[in-house]
Amino acid sequence: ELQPATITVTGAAGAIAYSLLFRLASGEMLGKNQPINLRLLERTEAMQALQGVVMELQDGAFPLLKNIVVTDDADEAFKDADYTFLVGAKPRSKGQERGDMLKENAAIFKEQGRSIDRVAKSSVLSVVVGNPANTNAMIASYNAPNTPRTSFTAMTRLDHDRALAQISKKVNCQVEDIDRFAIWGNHSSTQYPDLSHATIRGKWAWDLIKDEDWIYNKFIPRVQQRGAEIINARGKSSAASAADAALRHMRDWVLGSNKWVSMGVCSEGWYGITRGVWTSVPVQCFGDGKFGVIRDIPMSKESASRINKSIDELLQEKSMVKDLLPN
Ligand code: NAX
Repeated sequence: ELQPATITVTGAAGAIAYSLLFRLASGEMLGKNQPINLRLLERTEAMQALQGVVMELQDGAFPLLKNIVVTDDADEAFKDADYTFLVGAKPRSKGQERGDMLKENAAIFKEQGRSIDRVAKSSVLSVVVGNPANTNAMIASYNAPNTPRTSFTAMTRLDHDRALAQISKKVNCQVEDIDRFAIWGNHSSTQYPDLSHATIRGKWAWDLIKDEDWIYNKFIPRVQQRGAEIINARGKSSAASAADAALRHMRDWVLGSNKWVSMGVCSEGWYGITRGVWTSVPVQCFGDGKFGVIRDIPMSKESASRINKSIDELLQEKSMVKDLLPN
């Protein structure tokens, strides 16, 4: 029998975790033969609610779920972790300045980055879901000097999958038929959902869609604003779909993907994107946590200017949290 993989989930009493944990326990991330241990981190105030979630996990009698640790201590939560889902974050409170929200989150991710660096496996892979996801991933990584930069990614997979669903509806194709789609930039409304390279069953999607008005005035804004659209309809933010995206992000990262997927990763300067900010880019995952950014695709002026706008926002976020970045 395989040794259990250790998965840490933060914000474990929250809405996204409530979908995510049960799917992890049923083997949807690593497959039906891979046992897992869960280590769940929450704020002290939420420990009782988390106990309730643990009781439900027990009641699921999941054959693959070997052990559960519940804690409000980061070092205990990240101990020997193979994979971490950094979901817990502090939402902007009423009337709070965006800069203050960024700083509060930066403090959380600074502590967690340090802790991961200290106690997790050296091969640990971390996905940041909690917002502002890109900047939080940057903070965590900068505070984890012994962990490779490429081991911290920000989740833009929900944006990616939202876009695939809109495209498949528009051209009446299967989601699996679509490839070479990309989300660029920040996980925010400045993101750039980029259809310019996309193919549908090998044919150029732009030609099949033949509707620039739809692309620029419906598709792009809809994907950018989809989070708000869900909140307006549901009265709560996306949770089950976010959990699904987090699971796919990790599964593809660990097991590989033959198509393009979008992930927020540390820029090495490709396409003129400033180094050192975590930007969404198209990548291919080769398995075992290895991935390659899709390089040298032609970039139109239109695409470049949309990407730059989102990178400007990331640089602004970075400047707001600069005190929490080590030199
Ligand atoms: P909830 O408020 O339901 O849950 C968050 C949980 O995190 C709470 O239980 C809270 O106690 C906990 N928490 C806060 N600070 C913590 C800390 N320092 N350590 C451990 N736990 C901590 O939010 P939920 O709906 O689950 O969303 C979680 C995060 O995901 C939010 O930041 C949200 O904005 C973000 N999202 C990101 C998405 C993405 O695509 N990247 C999409 C969905 C979602 O909006």
